[in-house]
Amino acid sequence: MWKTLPVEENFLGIEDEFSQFENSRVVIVPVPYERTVSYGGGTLKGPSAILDASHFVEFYDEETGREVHRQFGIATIEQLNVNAGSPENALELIYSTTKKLISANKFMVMLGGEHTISQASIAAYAERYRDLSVLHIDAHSDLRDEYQGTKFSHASVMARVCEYLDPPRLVQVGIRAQSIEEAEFIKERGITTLYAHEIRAGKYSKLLKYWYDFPIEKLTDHVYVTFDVDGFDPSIMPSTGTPEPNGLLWDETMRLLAKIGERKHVVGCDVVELAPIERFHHPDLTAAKLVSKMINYFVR
Ligand SMILES: [Mn+2]
Repeated sequence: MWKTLPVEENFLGIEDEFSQFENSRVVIVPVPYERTVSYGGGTLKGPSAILDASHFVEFYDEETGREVHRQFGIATIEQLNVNAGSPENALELIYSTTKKLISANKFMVMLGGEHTISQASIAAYAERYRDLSVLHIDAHSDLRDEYQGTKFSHASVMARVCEYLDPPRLVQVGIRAQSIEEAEFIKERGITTLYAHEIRAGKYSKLLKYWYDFPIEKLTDHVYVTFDVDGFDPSIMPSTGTPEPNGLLWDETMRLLAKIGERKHVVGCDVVELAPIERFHHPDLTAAKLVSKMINYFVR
């Protein structure tokens, strides 16, 4: 079916025994899609930077107390060929790949690439799980109907998702840059959006002990997590096209993800929009560690 990458190139640098496709529950799918850059470019190199950096992430996770690759297996397939042909063709390839991985009972972790790619993977999951909800971590709400003349912009990805997913099933966290049309769309369509300034002002921790309990309550049982790395604060994640101040910090984000893994069935996820900066490697390691943590929290 798919060619898997060897130990020198795969996620975490996992020996054959625990990284073959057949025996692996988790499948890493590199998708270096880059077409509609609006500010800084470079997401084309995101997947390979995450894979390279992952060789410096430990197998053992001190928080969950396990080596998850030994328990479930983690295979990394060759990158999808998404930069030739039309955007529609690329999205179709992502959609059909996701469908096949769902049928094979795999837990897919897609590595971008531009955020545009998530509309195709989420579509496949929404067909499989009728109650699917989406946790969307991002600085941007990505709800513009179109951007710079295309409906396939990274800035429009959640508008596309809302064409097939009931908007109240969308829960956004960390938002701090959007247009007035997007703000109105959120109100009119019943999307749950946790703005960064409201999180910081304590809006949610007045109601609950921890702000991150609020988005969890809004999600259904089956959840897809789409993580734009610009959701993080630029102090920990400068390597992205449009870094915005006042972002999420590491530990609070891990607490949110861990609780979602505990309370929900996360069925698949992606990490997108890493645009590596040469000779500046801590953000690549941060993204690789994020992927490792998501697998640890979500796969049971
Ligand atoms: Mn973004």
